[in-house]
Amino acid sequence: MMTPKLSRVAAALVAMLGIGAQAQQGTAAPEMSQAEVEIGKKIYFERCAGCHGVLRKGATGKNLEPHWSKKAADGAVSEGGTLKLGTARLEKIIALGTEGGMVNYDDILTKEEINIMARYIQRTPDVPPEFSLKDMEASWKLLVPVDQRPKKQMSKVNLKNVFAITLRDTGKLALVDGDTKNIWQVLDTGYAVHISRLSASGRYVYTVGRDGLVTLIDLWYETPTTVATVKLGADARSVDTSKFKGFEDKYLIGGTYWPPQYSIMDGETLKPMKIVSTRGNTVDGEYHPEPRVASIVSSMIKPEWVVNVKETGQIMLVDYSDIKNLKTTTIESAKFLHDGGWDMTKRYFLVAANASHKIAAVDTKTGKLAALVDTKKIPHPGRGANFIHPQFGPVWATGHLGDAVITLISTPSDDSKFAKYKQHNWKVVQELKTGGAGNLFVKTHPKSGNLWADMPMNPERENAEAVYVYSLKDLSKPPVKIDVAKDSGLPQTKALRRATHPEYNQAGDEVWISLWGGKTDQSAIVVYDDKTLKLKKVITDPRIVTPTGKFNVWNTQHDIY
Ligand code: DHE
Repeated sequence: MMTPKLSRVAAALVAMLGIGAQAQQGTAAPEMSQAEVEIGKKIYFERCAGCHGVLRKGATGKNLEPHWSKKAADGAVSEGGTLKLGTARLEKIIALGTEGGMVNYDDILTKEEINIMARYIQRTPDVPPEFSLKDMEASWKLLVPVDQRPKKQMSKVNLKNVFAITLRDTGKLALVDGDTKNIWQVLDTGYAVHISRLSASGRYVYTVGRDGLVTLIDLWYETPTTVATVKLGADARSVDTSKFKGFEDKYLIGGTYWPPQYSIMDGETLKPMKIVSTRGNTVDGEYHPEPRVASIVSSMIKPEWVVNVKETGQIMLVDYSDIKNLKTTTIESAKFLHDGGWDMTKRYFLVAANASHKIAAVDTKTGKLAALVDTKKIPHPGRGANFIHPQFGPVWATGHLGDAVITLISTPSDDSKFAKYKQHNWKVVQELKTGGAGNLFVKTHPKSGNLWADMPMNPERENAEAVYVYSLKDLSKPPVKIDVAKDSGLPQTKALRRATHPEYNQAGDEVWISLWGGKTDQSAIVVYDDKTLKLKKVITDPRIVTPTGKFNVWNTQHDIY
């Protein structure tokens, strides 16, 4: 036991270091059994950490620490925290969601689970362990060495038109033949697998799960086969290969949410090579202990990756030409960086600083910030969409989670035929009206005259289960609304079946939409003819469970959107 004198010294030290509030408030959190804490921990990781952060400091979602205090620019101090809100209020927020964008969990979690979560988030956050290069090495499985893999493609499948489809809640990936629309293979991947990216060669699919597991799938086998896996950490969202000439697929980079770092691996075997921490200072000059790695993309014009660090608002250009002596350019933009894509020329990468309601554009040629564009609330581009606007020339489009618009931003081009549009560059030139907030993804294709937009996070069934199609020739025309759930022919279910992530086939004449139902409901992939907007095919199968992202090999390999 501490002596009274020692406890006074300790208390003074704790107060001086400013670390007392949470620990003391934490002891005031409601009682929980160990079993309940474990449930809370699991649900928090699976459902909440993505938006609120492992340390609960907030990003897209609010700060969920038991107690926080903030100093405004004018010196005014505000205080808050989950302890102040209390169990009853927190239960209500978790069950019903908020207007600020928090989704309702009353159809996902039971009443008991909601009560556990309301109590759990009043406790001091659990800090997961770090994950070192040694941990990565211990997790690495080279299932088939490179020299034992096929020397040529063994199947007759048109690989360029294969779709890698995330089956979110099963931890699996479906590989579907885009020509025949038959399921070619379903493979185990990480938990709630997030994105898939293609090797520069188009042969390998790299997939990353929310549990940090990277799976390397070889499409040259008779049926797609996993040839290597490795864990990056406890929580991850992004991967990409090295794509610059001379470095094609030599390396793979993966970004983690926890621990906050990025890892570099051998591109063909996933052998771990290097880990770099992203902990550091935000663009506002404050230290952040959990700056998570959001989107990553490989530049085509330099041996560099664009690494977007969420909480700090820093965009890092990581030069991979010398892994041992890594050079990084750190570009200040805005907090909290999330997803993004290339402009038409693939010189500028545009990324959403979503909670700042801005789009940051980085010039990968000069290694500088090209623009910071103010937009409506919570831009969420996916990778965005590029097309030639009839009045404003080349534009890049993003939808919004927090507003009923699609924003079109003018992007520069060296092509002399677009010189007359220069005055508009980096300005919002148009906002297309949508049927409500809650958009996640927009998509077009160079061969298409349409722009497709989903609205899966809209609370109304009629919007969440539908998509909107805009004609690029006449953007003054209202969009065509397509009821994807109805077209699927599947019976209506209690849970919403969210229509999400439009993805073109290789030819650019079909659009595939995921109809993302509950884990026990039948979901579907609904395919439309892009010209006529008529239903072409509904892919249903007991294996199609909770489909979300779809990645067409050719379009993903070449960043076509
Ligand atoms: Fe995503 C991309 C993070 C929730 C489907 N998502 C991304 C990227 C990031 C990210 C950082 C960009 C990766 C890249 O380009 O390198 N996503 C997050 C979250 O933090 C968040 C908000 C909460 C979480 O807990 O993960 C989240 N995402 C979701 C979903 O709930 C979605 C809709 C369904 C699912 O499968 O989980 C979802 N995210 C996607 C998809 C992409 C994506 C389909 C890739 C879009 C593309 O076209 O490239």
